[in-house]
Parts: sequence; C-alpha cells; structure tokens
Amino acid sequence: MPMAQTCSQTHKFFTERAKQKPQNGIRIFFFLRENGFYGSMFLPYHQSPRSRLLESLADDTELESVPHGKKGDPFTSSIPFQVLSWKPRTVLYPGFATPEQCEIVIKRAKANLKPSTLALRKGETAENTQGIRTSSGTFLSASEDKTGVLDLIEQKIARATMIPQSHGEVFNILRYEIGQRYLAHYDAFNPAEYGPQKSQRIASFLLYLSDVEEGGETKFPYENGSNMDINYDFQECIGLKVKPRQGDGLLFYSLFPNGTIDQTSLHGSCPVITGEKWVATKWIRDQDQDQDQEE
Ligand SMILES: O=C(O)CCC(=O)C(=O)O
Repeated sequence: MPMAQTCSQTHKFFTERAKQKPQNGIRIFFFLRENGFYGSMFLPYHQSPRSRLLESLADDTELESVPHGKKGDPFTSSIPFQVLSWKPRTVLYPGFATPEQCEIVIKRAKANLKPSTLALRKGETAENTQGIRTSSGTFLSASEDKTGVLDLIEQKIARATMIPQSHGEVFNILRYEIGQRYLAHYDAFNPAEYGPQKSQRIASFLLYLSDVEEGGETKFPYENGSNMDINYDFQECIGLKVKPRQGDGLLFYSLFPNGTIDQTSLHGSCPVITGEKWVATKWIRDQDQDQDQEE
C-alpha cells in the first residue's frame, strides 16, 4: 500500500480487508497523516443489529464483536489516536467530533458566555489573580442538552479513557478572543495549596470546537521534564504545543497511576493571535460525580 494515502483511504483499505477475512486477534494499525503517524486499535467482531444512537457511536468500523457484559457494547469501536507525550501522558484523537457537532455546541454556548473564573488557592482573590485566565465561558451539562450531542461526546470520551461518564464534571465551554489566554496551571488540586479535597481530577479532555488561525495552542511547558529547572515564566509558550483543530480531542492525565500529581501536567493556553478559539473542557475525577451531587 503506498505510504502517501489519505487517512480515509487507509481506513477504507483496512475495512475492506476486514470484510474479506474475519479477524481473530486484536490488531493495531498505524497510518500516516500530514502531521505524523497515528495508531488505531481494532477488536474482534461479529455483526449485530445496532440502534441509531449506537450507530453514531460505533464509527464506521465493521469488525466483529464478541458477547459482552451487562453494560458493554454490542459493537466494536475504532477511535484513532496519537500519543503525543508520556510525560505527561497526552493523547490526541484526530476527528473525535464532527464539525456539525462542534458548531452545535458553540451555538448553545454563545448565548451564556461569562468571564472565566479560577479555583482559588489559599490567599488568592479574584483581584490578585486577574489576567491568569482571560477567556469567557459557560458550563453545559449533557443531561440538559436536548440535541443529545454532548451526551454522545461524553460517551465517546468514556470509551476512549475507560473512565465512566459519571466521573466527568459538566463541560466548560471556552471562547478565547485575540490576546486571551490561560497561564500555565495544574488541573489537579494539590491539598497543600487548596486544602483537603473530596475528590481529585485525574485527567482532562479538551475537545477543540474550532480551528485557530494563529496562536491559541495548548502548551505543556514541562513536557518530558524540560524547563523545570529554569525559573519558568508561566506566560511563556514553550514546550509541547498542540494546535487546535476543529473536532480533535486532546486527553492528558494530571495524576500518575499511583494517584500523585504529575508535575509535568502543567499546561495552559497560549494567547490567540489571529482568529478565535473555542474549546470544550471535560475534567474527569476519581469519584462518581452523580453520587456527589446526590449527597
Ligand atoms: O484552552 C486550552 O487549551 C486549555 C484549557 C485549560 O487548560 C483548562 O480548561 O483547564
């Protein structure tokens, strides 16, 4: 197969091959896009009827599924991903949402935008933290979204992370205009700075709802331990930088598997230089959020 094939041609190639000959084992494929290699995991299958809702979750994979547990899926999923970094653990999911889904979320968020706020550390006030996070935003919950788009996205995030949907906070939809930014920070709450925590943020999933002409990258200044030994200025856009592209998802873990905070998960948003940035942030916790709300 020629290396210069497009992503969809490559997917078609493997899908056709899968139809010709049933697969028995897990297969991991790599394919080339304009900005690097991507991996995709295909699981064994048998075909079964799928409801319309599940159809839209199941992507276009044709692989045979196996008998599943009570809340498992009757279909296989293929969610292409690219590991961007191991320190912090960061994964890009190209084309995670469709442009139409992104536009629906932007339209809903636009009506209720307010200046973004910060979780304050001991001694911090809204006044002395001005300028750290200059975007505007709103909180949207999937359960109140009549279009069903946010629920579909949440379900796909749960599949990609294998962390149940109920562990997610509601979406924080953000808009950055020219010059707006979010200085480097941690999403996890260090109890030494924030006091005792009932639950902790494990990971963050950012869904880019728009392209940005220039600027607006998500930055990881301490990626792979770099810049940790200099007097890093939290405004600087250095380290690993991820350019927003409409529909792409970016997952990174704030905690190590042992539950301690990964210092390399420091991240932020570079200022937008040209255009506008829209992103939906989903913070994922170690505790069931539905249970929390019932308490
Ligand atoms: O906008 C971004 O790229 C980063 C957003 C962020 O850091 C956050 O919402 O915690």
